[in-house]
Amino acid sequence: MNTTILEKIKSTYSEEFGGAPEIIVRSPGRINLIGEHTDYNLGFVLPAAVDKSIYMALGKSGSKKSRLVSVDQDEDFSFDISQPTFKVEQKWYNYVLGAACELLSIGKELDGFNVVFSGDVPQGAGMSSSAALECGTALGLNELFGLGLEKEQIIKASQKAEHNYVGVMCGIMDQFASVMGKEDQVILLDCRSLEYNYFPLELKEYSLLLCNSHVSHNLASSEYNVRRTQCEEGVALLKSHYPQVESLRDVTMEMLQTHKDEFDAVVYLRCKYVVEENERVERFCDALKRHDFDEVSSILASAQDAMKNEYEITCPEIDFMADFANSKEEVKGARMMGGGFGGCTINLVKNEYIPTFKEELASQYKAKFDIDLDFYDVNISDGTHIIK
Ligand code: GAF
Repeated sequence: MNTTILEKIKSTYSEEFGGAPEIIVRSPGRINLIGEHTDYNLGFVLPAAVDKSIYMALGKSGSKKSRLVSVDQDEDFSFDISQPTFKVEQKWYNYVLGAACELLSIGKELDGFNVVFSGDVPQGAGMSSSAALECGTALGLNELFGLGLEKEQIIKASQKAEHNYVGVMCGIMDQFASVMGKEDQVILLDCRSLEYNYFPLELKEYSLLLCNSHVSHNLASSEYNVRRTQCEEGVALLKSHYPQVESLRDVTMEMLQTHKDEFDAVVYLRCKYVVEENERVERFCDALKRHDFDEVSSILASAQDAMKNEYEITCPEIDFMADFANSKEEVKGARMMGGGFGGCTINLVKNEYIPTFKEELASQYKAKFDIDLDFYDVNISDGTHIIK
């Protein structure tokens, strides 16, 4: 719990709106151990919520007017809840406005509300600060107005906010992990059925470490949507041969190889990546349960390689960091995490090697790109919840 942020949003709320907020929500970012871009292909992912979170103070406004205050951006945004107007854009207020509008669109009644929020989820780091904000809004409004929503409705409304108000056609992983996170447990999620299992992360003498490249490319969201479209193109082609195929989840390497010549070369590579990434999730879970860290290491390195060469969602800075990590005996695998084109790598590093790893990587990265790296320890935490 970040008490400094908590105190800041409470004091800003009373300065802006008078009195104390009615509700305070903590909504976490997430990590993902393996399974990138498999969620919208209805495959498998292995995320967990972390202790880095968005904190939101909410209260009813007593009218139809609503006002949102972002402490970190030092900006505010007002709208009328009976006539919300917006432009699809990646502006912070669209995550909040979008979640509210998605609740309206499923027939929930909202009155005007005030929000002050701040957080410590690094933005553009692939840790899903946007899902944290959407889920925090949906859960906070559910509590504020007694909407009686199930967790699954909160997750789906938050995902739709991202589609319809931000313009990123994301899968369900980030919102699911943010809401369903559980302390010290990772979540193996089937993105088609939404069935899930928690299991404890037993890493023995290793720890997860995130390295923030501080690179965040503008093309990330447009390229994300392009990847999704390419996967859909692959599914359409295969469906003409195998009517049972509804998503890349239903596709095997054998099917792909049989029809390779009919594919556009790039679409083929994208589909191959997704089919193999789904297999990697399964193998990774087995290896983790057996504490076979050499196998974990080779799966993470091959996932990185495939994101670089087949899905083409990495960038030179990320490749440099992952190559550095994957060349070290004491590192049991490293790969880019999240949507791509920058953000963090996730690394499994031997505890006693962590200080040297940080020092060497930071100095080589600085020398090559003139950027200061940030490192985050991973503390797996509970999902979105009301603090007050
Ligand atoms: C982003 C998306 F929001 C997720 O749905 C997921 O596709 C991820 O990229 C890649 O695995 O975080």
